[in-house]
Amino acid sequence: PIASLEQIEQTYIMVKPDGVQRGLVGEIISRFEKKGFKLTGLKLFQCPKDLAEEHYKDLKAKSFFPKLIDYITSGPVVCMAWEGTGVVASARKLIGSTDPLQAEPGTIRGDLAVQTGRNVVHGSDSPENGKREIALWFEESEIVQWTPALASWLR
Ligand code: 3AN
Repeated sequence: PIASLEQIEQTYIMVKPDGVQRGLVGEIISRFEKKGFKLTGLKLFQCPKDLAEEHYKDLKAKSFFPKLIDYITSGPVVCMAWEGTGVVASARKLIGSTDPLQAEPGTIRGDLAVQTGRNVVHGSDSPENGKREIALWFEESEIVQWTPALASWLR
């Protein structure tokens, strides 16, 4: 059955600069695509400092905050919006724990990273933050609403 509209969530996924530099963009996109979520936004983007600070504003008091901002603005990122039932929590599972050494094998961080400060990918931590972050990183015109042909399971 097709999920009701209220159950469909959005999440903001971002390949961080280390993921782009290491040539992992395709691999990371592929994991969400193969899982069966729907891509609604995608761009390569050089993040300005003020946007990075807004995105991570909840971490402002942390000692690593300046380093985190330097890292996220150090080179291009790949911004993505993904949609689907339960996509927020499921994407977090696909991504794995914040510390890649603790992340399970089979997860993106578990397979591809070793350092918390270079953990290759971001995923929103709640449906509310998914909406907030998509609005922050994308113009409205960059989000595409589309229905996959013959694939109602992609909801
Ligand atoms: P996640 O990205 O798994 O949601 P958060 O929200 O706790 O994790 O942290 C956001 C980002 O801040 C992480 N992705 C990581 O890049 C960075 N970060 C978190 N904890 C540390 C730390 N102890 N040292 C350096 N960077 C950190």
